[in-house]
Amino acid sequence: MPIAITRKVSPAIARCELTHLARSPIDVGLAGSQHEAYERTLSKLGCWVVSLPAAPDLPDSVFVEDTAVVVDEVAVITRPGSRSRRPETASVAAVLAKYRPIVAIEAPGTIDGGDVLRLGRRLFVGLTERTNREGINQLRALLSPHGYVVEPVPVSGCLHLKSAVTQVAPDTVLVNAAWVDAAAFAGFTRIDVDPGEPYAANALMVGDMVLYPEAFPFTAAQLDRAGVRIVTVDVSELAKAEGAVTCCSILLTG
Ligand code: CIR
Repeated sequence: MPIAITRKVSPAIARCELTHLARSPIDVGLAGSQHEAYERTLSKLGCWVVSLPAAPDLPDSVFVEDTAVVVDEVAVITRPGSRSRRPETASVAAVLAKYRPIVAIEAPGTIDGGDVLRLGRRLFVGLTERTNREGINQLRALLSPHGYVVEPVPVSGCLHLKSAVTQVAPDTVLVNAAWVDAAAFAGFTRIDVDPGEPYAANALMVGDMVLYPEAFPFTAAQLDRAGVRIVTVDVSELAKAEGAVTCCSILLTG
Protein backbone atom coordinates (compact mmCIF):
# COMPACT_ATOMS: atom_id res chain seq x y z
CA MET A 1 0.00 0.00 0.00
CA PRO A 2 1.49 3.41 -0.95
CA ILE A 3 2.00 5.84 1.91
CA ALA A 4 0.97 9.47 1.43
CA ILE A 5 2.42 11.99 3.86
CA THR A 6 0.33 15.16 4.15
CA ARG A 7 0.15 18.11 6.54
CA LYS A 8 -2.96 20.03 7.53
CA VAL A 9 -3.39 23.58 6.22
CA SER A 10 -1.63 26.16 8.38
CA PRO A 11 -3.87 28.86 9.87
CA ALA A 12 -1.16 31.26 8.61
CA ILE A 13 -1.57 30.22 4.94
CA ALA A 14 -2.60 33.78 3.99
CA ARG A 15 1.06 34.75 4.54
CA CYS A 16 2.26 32.18 1.98
CA GLU A 17 5.04 32.81 -0.51
CA LEU A 18 3.80 33.97 -3.91
CA THR A 19 5.94 34.28 -7.04
CA HIS A 20 3.73 34.31 -10.14
CA LEU A 21 0.33 35.04 -8.61
CA ALA A 22 -1.14 38.19 -7.11
CA ARG A 23 -2.27 37.80 -3.50
CA SER A 24 -5.99 37.15 -3.11
CA PRO A 25 -7.87 36.35 0.11
CA ILE A 26 -7.75 32.69 1.14
CA ASP A 27 -10.65 31.18 3.10
CA VAL A 28 -8.68 29.11 5.63
CA GLY A 29 -11.72 27.04 6.62
CA LEU A 30 -12.50 26.18 3.01
CA ALA A 31 -8.82 25.45 2.30
CA GLY A 32 -8.90 23.04 5.24
CA SER A 33 -12.02 21.23 4.05
CA GLN A 34 -10.69 21.00 0.48
CA HIS A 35 -7.50 19.55 1.89
CA GLU A 36 -9.49 16.99 3.90
CA ALA A 37 -11.30 15.98 0.71
CA TYR A 38 -7.90 15.63 -0.97
CA GLU A 39 -6.73 13.34 1.85
CA ARG A 40 -9.94 11.28 1.61
CA THR A 41 -9.40 10.91 -2.13
CA LEU A 42 -5.87 9.65 -1.55
CA SER A 43 -7.33 7.07 0.87
CA LYS A 44 -9.93 6.00 -1.70
CA LEU A 45 -7.14 5.57 -4.23
CA GLY A 46 -5.52 3.08 -1.88
CA CYS A 47 -3.00 5.22 0.02
CA TRP A 48 -2.29 4.98 3.73
CA VAL A 49 -2.45 8.68 4.65
CA VAL A 50 -0.10 9.91 7.37
CA SER A 51 -1.47 13.37 8.14
CA LEU A 52 0.77 15.67 10.16
CA PRO A 53 -0.73 18.36 12.38
CA ALA A 54 -0.83 21.93 11.09
CA ALA A 55 2.21 24.10 11.72
CA PRO A 56 0.77 27.45 12.85
CA ASP A 57 3.98 29.41 12.19
CA LEU A 58 4.77 27.93 8.77
CA PRO A 59 2.36 29.38 6.18
CA ASP A 60 3.33 27.07 3.28
CA SER A 61 3.74 23.88 5.27
CA VAL A 62 0.71 22.16 3.70
CA PHE A 63 2.89 21.86 0.57
CA VAL A 64 4.93 18.95 1.96
CA GLU A 65 6.14 17.83 -1.46
CA ASP A 66 8.77 20.54 -1.44
CA THR A 67 10.51 19.21 1.67
CA ALA A 68 11.69 15.81 0.44
CA VAL A 69 12.52 13.66 -2.56
CA VAL A 70 11.79 10.03 -1.73
CA VAL A 71 12.88 7.02 -3.76
CA ASP A 72 12.73 3.35 -2.78
CA GLU A 73 16.21 3.35 -1.29
CA VAL A 74 16.44 6.67 0.55
CA ALA A 75 14.69 9.93 1.47
CA VAL A 76 16.50 13.13 0.51
CA ILE A 77 15.47 16.03 2.73
CA THR A 78 15.60 19.17 0.64
CA ARG A 79 16.82 22.65 1.45
CA PRO A 80 13.93 24.71 0.07
CA GLY A 81 14.83 27.68 -2.07
CA SER A 82 12.61 30.00 -0.07
CA ARG A 83 14.16 30.83 3.32
CA SER A 84 10.74 30.99 5.02
CA ARG A 85 10.16 27.34 4.12
CA ARG A 86 13.38 25.83 5.49
CA PRO A 87 11.97 25.19 8.99
CA GLU A 88 9.37 22.88 7.40
CA THR A 89 11.84 20.08 6.75
CA ALA A 90 12.69 18.87 10.29
CA SER A 91 9.25 17.50 11.16
CA VAL A 92 8.90 15.81 7.76
CA ALA A 93 12.35 14.24 8.14
CA ALA A 94 11.29 12.85 11.53
CA VAL A 95 8.34 11.04 9.90
CA LEU A 96 10.25 9.86 6.85
CA ALA A 97 12.94 8.38 9.11
CA LYS A 98 10.40 5.65 9.97
CA TYR A 99 10.37 4.53 6.35
CA ARG A 100 13.75 5.34 4.76
CA PRO A 101 17.38 6.15 5.56
CA ILE A 102 17.62 9.95 5.60
CA VAL A 103 20.13 12.09 3.71
CA ALA A 104 19.96 15.83 3.08
CA ILE A 105 20.78 18.66 0.68
CA GLU A 106 23.16 21.12 2.30
CA ALA A 107 23.97 24.82 1.83
CA PRO A 108 24.55 26.40 -0.60
CA GLY A 109 22.43 23.86 -2.46
CA THR A 110 18.70 24.45 -2.75
CA ILE A 111 15.95 22.16 -4.04
CA ASP A 112 12.17 22.29 -3.81
CA GLY A 113 10.59 18.86 -4.24
CA GLY A 114 8.12 20.43 -6.67
CA ASP A 115 11.03 20.71 -9.07
CA VAL A 116 11.73 16.98 -9.08
CA LEU A 117 9.84 14.73 -11.50
CA ARG A 118 10.74 11.07 -11.26
CA LEU A 119 10.04 8.95 -14.32
CA GLY A 120 11.32 5.47 -13.59
CA ARG A 121 15.03 5.67 -12.81
CA ARG A 122 15.30 9.19 -14.29
CA LEU A 123 14.85 12.28 -12.15
CA PHE A 124 14.19 15.46 -14.11
CA VAL A 125 14.97 18.49 -11.94
CA GLY A 126 13.81 22.00 -12.77
CA LEU A 127 16.33 24.81 -12.65
CA THR A 128 14.21 27.53 -11.07
CA GLU A 129 14.30 30.34 -8.55
CA ARG A 130 13.93 27.60 -5.91
CA THR A 131 16.35 24.95 -7.17
CA ASN A 132 19.98 25.68 -8.04
CA ARG A 133 22.75 23.76 -9.82
CA GLU A 134 24.52 23.01 -6.55
CA GLY A 135 21.35 21.39 -5.20
CA ILE A 136 20.98 19.35 -8.37
CA ASN A 137 24.62 18.22 -8.19
CA GLN A 138 24.15 17.14 -4.57
CA LEU A 139 20.99 15.23 -5.50
CA ARG A 140 22.92 13.47 -8.26
CA ALA A 141 25.73 12.55 -5.88
CA LEU A 142 23.19 11.13 -3.39
CA LEU A 143 21.09 9.17 -5.89
CA SER A 144 23.41 8.02 -8.67
CA PRO A 145 24.90 5.28 -6.40
CA HIS A 146 21.34 3.85 -6.31
CA GLY A 147 21.10 3.81 -10.10
CA TYR A 148 19.18 7.04 -10.73
CA VAL A 149 20.04 9.51 -13.48
CA VAL A 150 19.51 13.16 -12.51
CA GLU A 151 18.86 15.56 -15.40
CA PRO A 152 18.52 19.36 -15.06
CA VAL A 153 15.69 20.97 -17.03
CA PRO A 154 15.34 24.75 -17.55
CA VAL A 155 11.93 26.10 -16.53
CA SER A 156 10.55 29.60 -17.10
CA GLY A 157 7.29 31.36 -16.36
CA CYS A 158 6.12 29.16 -13.50
CA LEU A 159 7.14 28.21 -9.97
CA HIS A 160 8.29 24.62 -10.31
CA LEU A 161 9.04 21.98 -12.93
CA LYS A 162 5.90 20.13 -11.86
CA SER A 163 3.82 23.25 -12.57
CA ALA A 164 4.86 22.60 -16.18
CA VAL A 165 4.99 18.81 -16.50
CA THR A 166 3.84 15.72 -14.58
CA GLN A 167 3.36 12.03 -15.27
CA VAL A 168 -0.17 10.78 -16.02
CA ALA A 169 0.55 7.22 -17.18
CA PRO A 170 3.66 4.99 -17.14
CA ASP A 171 4.82 6.35 -20.52
CA THR A 172 2.87 9.63 -20.71
CA VAL A 173 3.49 13.18 -19.51
CA LEU A 174 1.11 16.14 -19.32
CA VAL A 175 2.93 19.30 -20.42
CA ASN A 176 2.57 23.06 -20.66
CA ALA A 177 5.20 23.58 -23.37
CA ALA A 178 5.23 27.35 -22.77
CA TRP A 179 7.00 26.77 -19.45
CA VAL A 180 9.35 23.86 -20.21
CA ASP A 181 11.03 22.54 -23.34
CA ALA A 182 9.04 19.40 -24.07
CA ALA A 183 12.04 18.00 -26.00
CA ALA A 184 13.48 17.04 -22.59
CA PHE A 185 10.74 14.37 -22.45
CA ALA A 186 11.32 12.89 -25.89
CA GLY A 187 10.48 9.20 -25.74
CA PHE A 188 7.39 9.78 -23.61
CA THR A 189 3.92 10.21 -25.06
CA ARG A 190 2.97 13.84 -24.56
CA ILE A 191 -0.40 15.39 -23.80
CA ASP A 192 -0.50 19.19 -23.98
CA VAL A 193 -2.63 21.25 -21.63
CA ASP A 194 -5.50 23.17 -23.17
CA PRO A 195 -4.14 26.60 -24.18
CA GLY A 196 -6.76 28.32 -22.00
CA GLU A 197 -5.65 26.33 -18.91
CA PRO A 198 -1.95 27.09 -18.34
CA TYR A 199 -1.96 25.74 -14.77
CA ALA A 200 -3.40 22.39 -15.84
CA ALA A 201 -0.15 20.40 -16.09
CA ASN A 202 0.00 19.50 -12.40
CA ALA A 203 -1.57 16.05 -11.95
CA LEU A 204 -0.88 13.43 -9.30
CA MET A 205 -0.59 9.84 -10.50
CA VAL A 206 -1.57 7.32 -7.83
CA GLY A 207 -1.32 3.77 -9.11
CA ASP A 208 -3.33 3.61 -12.33
CA MET A 209 -5.44 6.69 -11.48
CA VAL A 210 -4.73 10.40 -11.62
CA LEU A 211 -5.88 12.86 -8.95
CA TYR A 212 -6.61 16.07 -10.79
CA PRO A 213 -7.97 19.61 -10.06
CA GLU A 214 -11.60 20.29 -10.93
CA ALA A 215 -10.59 23.65 -12.41
CA PHE A 216 -9.37 22.37 -15.79
CA PRO A 217 -12.27 20.70 -17.64
CA PHE A 218 -10.82 21.07 -21.14
CA THR A 219 -7.51 19.43 -20.24
CA ALA A 220 -9.43 16.83 -18.22
CA ALA A 221 -11.39 15.98 -21.37
CA GLN A 222 -8.12 15.52 -23.26
CA LEU A 223 -6.86 13.19 -20.54
CA ASP A 224 -10.10 11.26 -20.75
CA ARG A 225 -9.78 10.92 -24.55
CA ALA A 226 -6.24 9.62 -24.06
CA GLY A 227 -7.59 6.91 -21.72
CA VAL A 228 -6.20 8.43 -18.52
CA ARG A 229 -8.58 7.74 -15.62
CA ILE A 230 -8.92 10.79 -13.41
CA VAL A 231 -10.64 11.61 -10.13
CA THR A 232 -11.12 15.32 -9.57
CA VAL A 233 -10.77 17.41 -6.41
CA ASP A 234 -11.53 21.08 -5.77
CA VAL A 235 -8.29 22.77 -4.66
CA SER A 236 -9.28 26.35 -5.50
CA GLU A 237 -8.12 27.83 -2.15
CA LEU A 238 -4.75 26.07 -2.25
CA ALA A 239 -4.31 27.27 -5.84
CA LYS A 240 -4.42 30.86 -4.51
CA ALA A 241 -1.28 29.94 -2.53
CA GLU A 242 0.33 28.75 -5.79
CA GLY A 243 -0.12 25.11 -4.87
CA ALA A 244 -1.87 22.26 -6.65
CA VAL A 245 -2.26 18.50 -6.32
CA THR A 246 1.28 17.12 -6.32
CA CYS A 247 2.50 19.58 -3.71
CA CYS A 248 0.15 18.48 -0.91
CA SER A 249 1.63 15.00 -0.47
CA ILE A 250 4.78 12.93 -0.50
CA LEU A 251 4.04 9.49 -1.95
CA LEU A 252 6.20 6.51 -1.13
CA THR A 253 5.87 2.80 -1.48
CA GLY A 254 5.24 1.17 1.89
C1 CIR B 1 5.51 28.51 -2.34
O1 CIR B 1 5.64 29.52 -3.01
O2 CIR B 1 6.48 27.87 -1.93
C2 CIR B 1 4.12 28.05 -1.99
N1 CIR B 1 3.26 29.18 -1.85
C3 CIR B 1 3.57 27.11 -3.03
C4 CIR B 1 4.35 25.84 -3.14
C5 CIR B 1 3.74 24.87 -4.09
N2 CIR B 1 4.53 23.69 -4.15
C6 CIR B 1 4.52 22.84 -5.14
O3 CIR B 1 3.84 23.04 -6.12
N3 CIR B 1 5.32 21.79 -5.05
